[in-house]
Amino acid sequence: ANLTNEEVFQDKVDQEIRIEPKDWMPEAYRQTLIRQISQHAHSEIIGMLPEGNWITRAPSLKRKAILLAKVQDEAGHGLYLYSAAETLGITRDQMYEQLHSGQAKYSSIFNYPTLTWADVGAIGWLVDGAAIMNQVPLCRNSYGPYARAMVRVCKEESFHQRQGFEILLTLSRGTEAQRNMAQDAINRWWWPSIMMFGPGDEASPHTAQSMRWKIKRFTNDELRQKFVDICAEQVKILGFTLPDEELKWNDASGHYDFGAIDWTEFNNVIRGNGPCNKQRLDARRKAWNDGAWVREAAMAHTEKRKNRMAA
Ligand code: FAQ
Repeated sequence: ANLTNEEVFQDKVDQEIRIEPKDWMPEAYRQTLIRQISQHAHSEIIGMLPEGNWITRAPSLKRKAILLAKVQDEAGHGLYLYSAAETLGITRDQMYEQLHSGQAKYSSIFNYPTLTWADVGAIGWLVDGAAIMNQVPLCRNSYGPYARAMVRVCKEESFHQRQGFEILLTLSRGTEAQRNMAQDAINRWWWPSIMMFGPGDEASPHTAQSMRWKIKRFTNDELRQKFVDICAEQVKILGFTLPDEELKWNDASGHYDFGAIDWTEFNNVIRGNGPCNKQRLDARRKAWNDGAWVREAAMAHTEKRKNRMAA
């Protein structure tokens, strides 16, 4: 039979054969991956800022060493992901340009402030917890370089999630002030965390096609529900509560019901109007501009060496 390129491609995807950089792929598949992987990379890099804010103020040497390691891991994740995106024919400079100009998105969650030490615990437990829920299935996505990068990312994220939970567990056994601080952090991070999964399925323009291409293995709402179910149980171990009066076990569905998400807030944040959007982008642009002399020096050094070799 005379199969079209597109049919051969979809057939491979259906048979769970990985697509590799040099294989034929539909242009829309390539663009979807560039969008998703670069947005993911930018999120890792911007995501270093809220927690980086607490490195110098961590409550002990041990906490500081752990947090430093975690934030460095996020830098590593950003770098693997940029490399994976580069295999699709976009350069790193183009991706940075899209981030710095505000054209590329990054996760909504990193536009919220980290007000107290307990926020570091809440981010680890909830934000890294949501990240893992979304990213474990990405280890099986159809594009080889992205799937392979996600394996290591997920191992590190699971350490991050545990360190966050352990911070909150320690605070839960502390003074009343410490317990209040932890509960307050959970109250502020809960709703933004469940927004991380993206719009509801009926409002998600990309999900159906990304499921057919096996870039996504579950829908946004499916992953969100799994996350709510797990957190509703874990919060009991901490002895805290989630800030949702409608959160309730539903015997018939076998899941927790939860209250309505404020999509107006979500849309505001992704349009650039969240509490810290400007601060986050300004910090990245400043880092890029301040690093210009390093890039120039590295280029000059390479150029000189090339000339020496040629001489
Ligand atoms: N924030 O049709 P869909 C981390 C956009 S974890 C901002 O559902 P899709 C680890 C979406 O881009 C966070 N924008 O789109 C860490 C699209 O807009 P576009 C990063 C969002 O792609 C932890 C529009 O809404 N993780 O960094 C968000 O099928 C702690 C329509 O949405 C990833 O990026 C949002 N929350 O599904 C680091 C995972 N949600 O592009 C430091 C990979 C949706 O058309 C500290 N990405 N949008 O202009 C994915 O799995 C998917 O891209 C989704 C969105 C699920 C995020």
